[in-house]
Amino acid sequence: MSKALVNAMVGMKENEAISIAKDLIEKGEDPLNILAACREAMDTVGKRFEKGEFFLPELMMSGEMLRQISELLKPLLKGDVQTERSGKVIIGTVQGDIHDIGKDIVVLMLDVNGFEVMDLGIDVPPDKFVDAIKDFQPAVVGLSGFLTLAFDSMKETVAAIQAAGLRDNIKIMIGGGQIDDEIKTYTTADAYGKDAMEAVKLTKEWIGVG
Ligand code: B12
Repeated sequence: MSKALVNAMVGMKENEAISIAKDLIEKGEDPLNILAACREAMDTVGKRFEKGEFFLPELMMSGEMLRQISELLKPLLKGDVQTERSGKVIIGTVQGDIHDIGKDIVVLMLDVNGFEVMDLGIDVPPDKFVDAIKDFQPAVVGLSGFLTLAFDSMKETVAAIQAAGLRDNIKIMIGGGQIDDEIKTYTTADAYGKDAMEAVKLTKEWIGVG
């Protein structure tokens, strides 16, 4: 774990953070370790925001740094992309929530692991998930969210999928910073995944590959 990268991000030193990330990439550091350092930095930024030490500009700046670093990492992760698609996944950030950095990492990891992914974007209402499921017919649906209010949106989305008669044919996974197994039970989703690798693992298990 690169402490220097964590410190630069928490210190809001954008140029320094990007150049450390580039250095790490050049030295052959595992891209997933670089992402782990970014996540640690985001957690610290979030805690300071909660304590009133940081404000919205810092949240935005940390998000921007992470986005730039993810862009740098994309080609490396894309290295082992498979050409044959092994199953369909729909994913989106649930209604009321616009946090999408984590979701985008999940989309990227599912993509490089050979799944066909439809990304519905942010602030996605339940009926948009339902319509997309009817059209795209995925085996797996992923709901992402970072806000506490996302818990209810996730529950409503699962309920809408059930009400549309689509629940039996799909597996639903949820994830995002504050999600855990308790929220999984609350929303009646099938599983909770703590990070993008876990999203891939769950999808592989459910689709029966790998
Ligand atoms: C960056 C950030 C923002 C950026 C978001 C930019 C963007 N495009 O996403 C901006 C500035 C826009 C923002 C806005 C707000 N934010 Co904000 N934000 C954050 C911050 C600092 C980091 C989030 C992040 O990107 N983390 C890094 C990613 C990589 O992690 P991740 O999302 O968890 O993703 C990983 C896993 O969770 C998992 N995963 C994610 N999705 C899924 C899905 C599935 C299916 C699976 C299996 C796995 C999975 O895989 C990912 C990769 O490994 C967090 C603090 C924190 N603790 O992290 C606060 C935080 C989430 N924000 C918070 C708040 C309050 C807000 C605002 C309400 C602030 C305001 N007053 O306006 C608004 C909300 C707007 C809205 N309606 O959504 C609070 C939420 C508190 C709460 N209890 O609800 C937090 C926790 C900060 C805090 N501690 O107070 N924010």
